[in-house]
Amino acid sequence: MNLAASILEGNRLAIARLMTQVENDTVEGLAGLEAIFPHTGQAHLIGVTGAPGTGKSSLVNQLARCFRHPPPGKEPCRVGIIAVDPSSPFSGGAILGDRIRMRDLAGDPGVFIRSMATRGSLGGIAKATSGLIQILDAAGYQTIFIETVGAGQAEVDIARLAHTTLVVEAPGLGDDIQAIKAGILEIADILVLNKADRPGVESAETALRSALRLASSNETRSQHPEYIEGNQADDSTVTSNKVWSPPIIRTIAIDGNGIEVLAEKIEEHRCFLKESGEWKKREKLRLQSEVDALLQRTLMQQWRDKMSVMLYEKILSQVTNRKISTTNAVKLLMNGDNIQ
Ligand SMILES: Nc1nc2c(ncn2[C@@H]2O[C@H](COP(=O)(O)OP(=O)(O)OP(=O)(O)O)[C@@H](O)[C@H]2O)c(=O)[nH]1
Ligand SMILES: [Mg+2]
Repeated sequence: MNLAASILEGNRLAIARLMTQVENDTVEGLAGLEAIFPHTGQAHLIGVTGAPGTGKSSLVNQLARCFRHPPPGKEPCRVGIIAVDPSSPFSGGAILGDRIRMRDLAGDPGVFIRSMATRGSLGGIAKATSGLIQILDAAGYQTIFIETVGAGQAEVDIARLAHTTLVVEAPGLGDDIQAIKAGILEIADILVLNKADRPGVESAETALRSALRLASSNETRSQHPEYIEGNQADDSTVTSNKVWSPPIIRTIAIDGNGIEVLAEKIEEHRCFLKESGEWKKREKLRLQSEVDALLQRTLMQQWRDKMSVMLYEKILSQVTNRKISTTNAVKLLMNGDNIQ
């Protein structure tokens, strides 16, 4: 049986193998993704982001357990976890305490954990992450968590990959809440105030609440200006007047406090996305930004292949000597013109 077929059957070895190919950006990797693509688009993608050490991995671990062992009357779902962070406890170099917390998940065949190598460009990481998501999705993992450390542009990219974005905060990270500085509140569908057992949780929540009010008065998802246009122009989705205001959920990831409430909120957000038509819209935006990014890379590559390095260097030196402007340089390079 070929690799793609094994993946559709949920074969763990095949999943891991294709993931490595995708991370290494090989021809086999691309072919595998191609074959499984029609089987993707089922999973609920949950982005988990926030400053280092806020408890993202601990939370994902608890949430995964919760989704695997739901309250009576609910079906357990298969859970995939992708940690885009070398320091993550999901990676090989896990410290002992984290290993112990992960122990119950590690032996569960309904859970697949993968940590992403973060070498390469931001665009490359986003592309590989999206590939890993597709593999888990096609293999039948219904809920997929993607953990990244909050550092600016990366969160925005994750928000584009995820249906539901959790922004994790913790008290005692200093007077300013980290997320406010980085402006990542705007991408939050759910705000998690973890380490609620720590002092300063009240003031942290007050600060978060007022920052949220500010963020929502600007624009709910400002990194997606398309949403505004989409509301008016997209006739392929049914958009109701429903709006989602990001809730703040307190948790203590080390003992599981608040995790069930958080899991319910995540489920509520999924239902909201489905019922409001947002799900379809986010899917379209996600795929659109993937196509656009790919198009950019391909065009750039095609252009580079045709371009003479000599000419490029020549024009570049003209720019550094202030003989021609950057705009003019691009014009010349696009035309493949020669210059004196
Ligand atoms: N007191 C307390 N400690 C917590 C809580 N949640 C996590 N921790 C501890 O905080 C530390 C960091 O937790 P992680 O889950 O690794 O945090 P993270 O955000 O994934 O960290 P990075 O991936 O390195 O950014 C660990 O020592 C956890 O045991 C909590 O609710 N309360
Ligand atoms: Mg982590």
